[in-house]
Amino acid sequence: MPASPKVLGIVLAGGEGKRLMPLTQDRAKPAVPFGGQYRLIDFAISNLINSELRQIVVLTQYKSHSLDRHVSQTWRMSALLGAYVTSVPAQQRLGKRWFSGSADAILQSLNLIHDEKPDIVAVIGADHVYRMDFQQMIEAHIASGARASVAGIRQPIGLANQFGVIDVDPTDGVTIRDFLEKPQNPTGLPDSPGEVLASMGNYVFDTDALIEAVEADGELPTSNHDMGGDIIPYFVSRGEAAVYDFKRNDVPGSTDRDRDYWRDVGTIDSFFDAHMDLISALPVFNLYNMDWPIRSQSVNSPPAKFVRDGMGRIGNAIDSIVSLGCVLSGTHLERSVLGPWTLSGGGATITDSVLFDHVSVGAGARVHRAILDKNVVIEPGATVGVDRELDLSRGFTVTDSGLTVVGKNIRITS
Ligand code: ADQ
Repeated sequence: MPASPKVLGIVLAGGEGKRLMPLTQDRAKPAVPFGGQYRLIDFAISNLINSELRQIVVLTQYKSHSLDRHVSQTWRMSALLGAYVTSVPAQQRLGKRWFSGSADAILQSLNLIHDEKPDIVAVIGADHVYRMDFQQMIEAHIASGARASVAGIRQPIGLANQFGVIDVDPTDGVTIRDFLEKPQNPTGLPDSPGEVLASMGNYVFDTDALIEAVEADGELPTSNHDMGGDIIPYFVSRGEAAVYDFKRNDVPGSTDRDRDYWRDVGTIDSFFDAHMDLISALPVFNLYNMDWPIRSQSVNSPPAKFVRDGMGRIGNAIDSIVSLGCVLSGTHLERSVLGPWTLSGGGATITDSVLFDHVSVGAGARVHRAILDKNVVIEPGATVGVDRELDLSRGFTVTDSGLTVVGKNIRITS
């Protein structure tokens, strides 16, 4: 391995995100808006760029239009310096079929690896909220001598069926001796039975090892062609996989509160909770760490404005994020995150909610514990998230925890 290895970043962004419906009705999960002005994929790409990676491909498939547009508009790099972030849709290069799994996505995109000839390939997921310095993982990967490394983080054992669960050989503390993808009956950690070591879905490979593994996997008719389910177990069975402990990752500017922050936002509840992590005065996850900026499309809009309405009611916001272009007239906003261009009328209240862009909240309307997708219109006096039965009767998704989710372009009447 050369002293400064050449690294290609591959972002797996083809996931369907069924559990985030209706937010994934028209867009891939990595394109779902997050935190007012971001898309989920901005966390993965910002982390790679901040880690000094300059050649990045984003593999897309499912409803990829808004994702492709976001990547191409937001992440334009200087071709002069050989830098690129390119979104690559499924191209049926190996026959008339779409990607049958994340490993198949890589197999069908091997031409990108052959073109770039990297020493190392970092393969990462596209739908998590976190900060991570991948150079530190790459250094640990090289030092371990393993051909594949998997980033791991402790998670409650109750969530083990959503993750790949890593069992580390105690003799060296690094080699993965067993890896179970989404186990139903996991064993807890020896020093903490209520937790497992979960795969974050972020991997570092020696290039030849990755090519060898996905090609071998492509020949197996019984394989699901999944990175977590098939490729990592392939390396584990050969004793060639190491764990990278995310706890060791030290990102500049992190606080004690958010150093180990990592959230899988695959469900409506976890998506909502991650928003709530952003908004307190001492946030659980600090978006304002400019030593490791999370970047996104710059919104060319006027600033947010808070005004009295005609009846003298004050427009105000507390414990909230308000994006550019919003105008809150006589509206009380609390514990909420607003995307660009929310317009809200006198006497309205918006509490404990997440609104995407261009939502309109009429005078006197009430929004509580709701997630509203773009272009939703709440007519004057209407409510959403207040009456569970009413919301269900309107055909909205209501989670067990009582969050109402309203899909794009819907008009809510009183
Ligand atoms: P999941 O997230 O359930 O578990 P998957 O659905 O394959 O696995 O998604 C992983 C990433 O690949 C996502 O970013 C997704 O968008 C993308 N992806 C899925 N199918 C794809 C395809 N056909 N083409 C391109 N991209 C695709 C994974 C691992 C677990 C790990 C969790 C961590 O399998 O071991 O614990 O991530 O959240």
